[in-house]
Amino acid sequence: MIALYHCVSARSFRPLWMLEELGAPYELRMLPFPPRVRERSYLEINPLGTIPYLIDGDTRMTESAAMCQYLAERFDPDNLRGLAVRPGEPGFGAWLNWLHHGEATLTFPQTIVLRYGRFEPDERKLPQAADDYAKWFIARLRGIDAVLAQHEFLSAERFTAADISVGYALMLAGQLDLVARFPTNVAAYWQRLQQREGFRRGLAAQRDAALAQGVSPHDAGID
Ligand SMILES: N[C@@H](CCC(=O)N[C@@H](CS)C(=O)NCC(=O)O)C(=O)O
Repeated sequence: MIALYHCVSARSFRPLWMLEELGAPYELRMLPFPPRVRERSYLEINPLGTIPYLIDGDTRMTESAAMCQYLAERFDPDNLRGLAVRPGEPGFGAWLNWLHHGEATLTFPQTIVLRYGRFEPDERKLPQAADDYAKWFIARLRGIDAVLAQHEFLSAERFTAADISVGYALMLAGQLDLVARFPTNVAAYWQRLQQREGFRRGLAAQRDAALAQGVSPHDAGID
């Protein structure tokens, strides 16, 4: 069975949401945030100390967007649920683009906001960096806003793993109080994504696993 190491509402929510959309079996192993500091033994499992970490037989993965692609192939090789977009489909390039955009372009600036706006001790906080990268993140939403002005989802006219990748970046923005600054189409899209059963099951799964495993079920303020 897949084992997924997870902290509440961390990037590991991407593969968790994916597993729920696929209806795949998995074991959720909860860690306090940040595990590198609060669960030192985790470094023996994942030398990076980061979340997510996915184990499937001999497979070991540390990248949340890649995990979404992997899980689609692993549990739905015929793509019956449509969470992947295949090379022969017109939306293939767009799918890969937005799948990676969610992490590489949208989540990255938010980690600077978190670190230099919240996590560092006061003497190391950098309000200007936090404000500038919050603006940087909001400005980068223009790309998906333009697509969402014409389409319900980001690629192939259906909900896919790309929406999970970008959707998680929007979820993280909620922890940073940035949702009120979303452009109109992004705001409506984020409302739609939160209605999905798979998203809601992911939230319930992390809360239940956190309570069962003695970890706080509240958002840790993730970096
Ligand atoms: N690119 C990786 C980033 C993984 C990552 O940096 N995760 C954060 C949590 S969301 C983390 O583990 N931070 C704690 C640390 O760096 O110690 C991914 O998409 O999974």
